Amino acid sequence: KHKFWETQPVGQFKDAGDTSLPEGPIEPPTPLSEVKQEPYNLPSQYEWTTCDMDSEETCNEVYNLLKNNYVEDDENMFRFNYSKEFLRWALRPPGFYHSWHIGVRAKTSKKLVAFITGVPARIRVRDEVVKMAEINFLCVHKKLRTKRLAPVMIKEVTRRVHLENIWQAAYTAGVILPTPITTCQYWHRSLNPKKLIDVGFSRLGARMTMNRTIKLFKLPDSPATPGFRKMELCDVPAVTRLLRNYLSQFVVAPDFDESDVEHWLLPTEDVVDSYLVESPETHEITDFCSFYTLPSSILGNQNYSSLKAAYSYYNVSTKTPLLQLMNDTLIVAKLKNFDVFNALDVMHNESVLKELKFGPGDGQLHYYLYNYRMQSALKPSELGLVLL
Ligand code: YNC
Ligand code: MG
Repeated sequence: KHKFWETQPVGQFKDAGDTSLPEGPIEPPTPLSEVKQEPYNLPSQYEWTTCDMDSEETCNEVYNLLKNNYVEDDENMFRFNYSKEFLRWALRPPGFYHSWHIGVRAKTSKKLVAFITGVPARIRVRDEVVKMAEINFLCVHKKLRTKRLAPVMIKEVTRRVHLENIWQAAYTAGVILPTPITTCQYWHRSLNPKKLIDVGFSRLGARMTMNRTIKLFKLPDSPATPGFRKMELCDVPAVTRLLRNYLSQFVVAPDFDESDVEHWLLPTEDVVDSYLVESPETHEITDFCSFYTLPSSILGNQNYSSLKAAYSYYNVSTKTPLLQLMNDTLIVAKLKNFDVFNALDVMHNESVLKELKFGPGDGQLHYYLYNYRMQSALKPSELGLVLL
């Protein structure tokens, strides 16, 4: 059934529930001299290219490929529209490799027709910190689908990850592949209900009018928590300590150091927003929340072309209850003119989503590890990892 995935070192469906198989790497690393030195073969009309995201021109080509061909919802009403600034941020974390930003071009026209990326990360699984690649932005032009290009792209990124002596990877997908370590649900909190209903993102509830709906989702004009403020560069050490301590309770979570926190969490306009609570008395940093900006194109609507969505990223509550912290996050997202705030049921999110008027979405997000077997699936609440 999965002609490609059955050949790969991933948990296989036939092995589900086999408790004799140990948790951990499926295949051992091979000597680097045994890693294939040449790229995999593409169909003869195509060639590999490394995409330099520093180049305005290349970044534009990647942006346009994804804008027109990347992930859509099940009803093909919306398509992710990652901004150029977002792509640069997502693809250039500390220690990133240019060689993991992989494109495919048509040989004659030089048009970019496919893309896949990896970035390095340290991911802790139980008490083991594993060097991994986070694989993302796999995209094949709509006109080249179902020609088995995706397996070649996956094998090529795997080869280039191996060349850096890294043997594991983490990735998410909306489709079921062998074998998810957990399956999460997206939840959506309306900030601009009228627009969401007008574009078909949400529907008017039973026995609800537009005015009642607008009132239901109304939020206060400013955050309620004393000491709630935007994160700054000088907060990196304290936020790193807070986050490391918080993430240590989850089965799978990133092992962030200060340089990771500076990159992934220091606010970058229209890319990532982070806030924290600094105690007015002790000046201690006790709580943290963050979200990233990922608009979607609205396909075929007369009145609107873009949906402005915020996605919950990492949150830590030690003193301010998570409910209040997330409510303050919703308030700042509303002030920044987002239409909707999305969150997965990972970490402790599930416990506050309903009360904050999030509703469950229809899409699921499956999390995967490559060349690392998990004895059994995790609950979403055991997962401390958010991929972009
Ligand atoms: C997917 N999303 O099952 P089998 S998520 C992985 N992730 O293989 P073809 C996928 N595999 O089942 P198409 C996949 N979607 O026969 C499909 N597949 O074994 C598998 N969509 O290939 C599929 N982006 O080329 C099948 O299919 C085989 O032309 C079929 O291309 C697929 O970024 C795709 O959703 C997704 O652009 C490129 O549909 C195309 O349909 C497309 O005939 C819209 O492929 C955009 C979209 C996916 C977003 C993402 C994470 C990707 C993870 C890839 C796996 C990484 C493994 C780890 C590597 C490093 C290892 C180390 C160390
Ligand atoms: Mg294909």
